Amino acid sequence: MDLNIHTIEDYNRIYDFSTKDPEGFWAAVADDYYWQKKWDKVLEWDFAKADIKWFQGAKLNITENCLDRHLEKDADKTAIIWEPNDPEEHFRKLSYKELHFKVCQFSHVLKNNGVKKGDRICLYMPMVPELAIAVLACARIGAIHSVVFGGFSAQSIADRINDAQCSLIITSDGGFRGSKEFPLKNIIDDALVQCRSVGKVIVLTRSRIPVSMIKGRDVWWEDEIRKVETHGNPDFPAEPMDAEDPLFILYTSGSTGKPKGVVHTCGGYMVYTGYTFKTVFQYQPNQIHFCTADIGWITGHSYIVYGPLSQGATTLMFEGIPTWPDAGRFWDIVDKYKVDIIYTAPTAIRSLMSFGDEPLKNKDLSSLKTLGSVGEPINEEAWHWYDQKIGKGKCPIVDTWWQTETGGIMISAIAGVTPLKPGYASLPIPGVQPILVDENGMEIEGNGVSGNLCIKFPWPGIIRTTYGDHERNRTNYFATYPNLYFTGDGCLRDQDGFYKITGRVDDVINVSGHRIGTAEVENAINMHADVIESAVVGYPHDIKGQGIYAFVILDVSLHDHELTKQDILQTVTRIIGAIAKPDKIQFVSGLPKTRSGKIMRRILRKISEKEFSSLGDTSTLLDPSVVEDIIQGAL
Ligand code: 7RM
Repeated sequence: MDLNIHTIEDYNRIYDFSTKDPEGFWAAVADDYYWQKKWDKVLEWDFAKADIKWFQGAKLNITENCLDRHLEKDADKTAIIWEPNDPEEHFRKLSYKELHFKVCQFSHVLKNNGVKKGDRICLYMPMVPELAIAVLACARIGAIHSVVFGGFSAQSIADRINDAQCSLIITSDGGFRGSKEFPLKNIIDDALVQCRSVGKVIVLTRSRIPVSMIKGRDVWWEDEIRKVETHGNPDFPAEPMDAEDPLFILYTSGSTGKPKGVVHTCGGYMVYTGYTFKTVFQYQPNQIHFCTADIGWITGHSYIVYGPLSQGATTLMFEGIPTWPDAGRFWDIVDKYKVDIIYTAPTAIRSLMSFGDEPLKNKDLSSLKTLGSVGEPINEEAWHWYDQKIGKGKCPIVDTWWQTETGGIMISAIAGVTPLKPGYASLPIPGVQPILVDENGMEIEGNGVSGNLCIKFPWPGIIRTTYGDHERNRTNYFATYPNLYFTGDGCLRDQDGFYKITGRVDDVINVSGHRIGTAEVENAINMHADVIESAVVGYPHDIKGQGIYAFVILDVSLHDHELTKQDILQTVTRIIGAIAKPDKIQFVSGLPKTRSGKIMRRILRKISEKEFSSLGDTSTLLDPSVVEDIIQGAL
């Protein structure tokens, strides 16, 4: 069966096959990988129990697919191009051979430091090649990596380390992003005060700021490498993994106060990320793929590291930010390396758009073939700017909808194949079966309809569990609607059957493509000494997509209110990280609550959007007069 898609007819035919014979379809996709032992059974599933198993009985190691199998033909091909934060600093290129060597070396380092299959390892690192090397070395030895984004606070790191009981941390002294320097190791030291499971910290040299190195616990990356350099044979045999052994944990926010450790497993995740990378972007050998995400998020895991490397592609890793030293940075990078595919977020596009045409002067951009978007709905204005100014009207835009929990892209145009509609993720890729349901879980059939987006059949990249709490996985994703995976997103299916994601229908805010739970932010705000209670909602924000709006009740306080706001922001930064700082704080005397004590966020959302005239029914409120007060304060 030829699974290549060149035309929309191919797409239709393969899509049909994938729904009529899902197991046959995925077996054919999986056949493209190197398995130490093939599976006995393609799929076993029970959504009611949230039990899903792909490729049972198979043995593999994902790094053999990302590294070893390319050595025969592509040893000297560039695997990773690294562009530093500072354009004056020298870039780096690692061939597949070099990357393989370094991953094996670092696998030895992990082993020497006591790491065994199944151990949890926390990575808190800047966007340098060593982060990808560390990720792959964990996978090679069979340890479960938990990458924590460099923007999270010590408290957030501690929570994640403790939840997963990590035994070892990999970090760096510091890191650079734009004009800022981050003291990563110092933040780790603060976190570790609360973490008893951690026995070792490996510290990479990056900015060489002063750090405390504790005897018996902290070791330098470079010293550890030197110890294994004397080994004659650097090869490190890849640990044979069961298809359903965990590959990694990645924490993501939900509607409760506590982030969930989303668990992906070796076989299914490998098959799914490689397949979607190749299919959606229509990746061609020798293309340069530039995903601008951070490896601390799922997009970086799937489309900087695992997807591209399993396909033998050249993946570009960028340490910095789009606006430094100026807002032409992405385009300089595209020209410097002749990038073919750029994959970025609407928030970055809107931000760059706001600088006008000046940063685009003298940029060539003619190497670009495909543009990608991910993380949040893309508004039409940003879509057209991306299309015209960056793609010069000749590059397909793939607006890719997916989630941390789905492992890889689910609904997206296939580059050059699917007709494009601005603002539409468009059609499910073969193997993905979306349906829309109403509040009661009844399927909404036909076209020109809206509802809650669910998926009715498993795919290999689906979440397997939430770490340490399988029941939470079941209730979160599989219990809202029986026998369906619920995404938490609202969605429209138009007259042509094209899907447009309209945003979260739960208490999750999407700030610059990053998920933040309202409950998490509320918990952090409530820790401030002067705060009695708070309610947080998302509101439309020109650049970030959504901003964070906090309604806060203060204790009768003699303190300066402006300073108290600053203190609250500092508290949130300490507890979660700067990414969760509210954009607006409004002090209120009361919150709109029902008689059962539930905050009616619907009303607060309307107020945050300044839609005061359409607040809906407020008669069920315990004290409807608070609404008028809040409106006055918001004016
Ligand atoms: C990949 C990623 C997931 C949430 C998801 C949506 C939103 C992501 C799009 C999108 C509209 C898109 N994982 N989302 N992609 N909304 N169009 N193309 O972002 O776990 O961090 O977020 O992001 O609400 O549920 S994530």
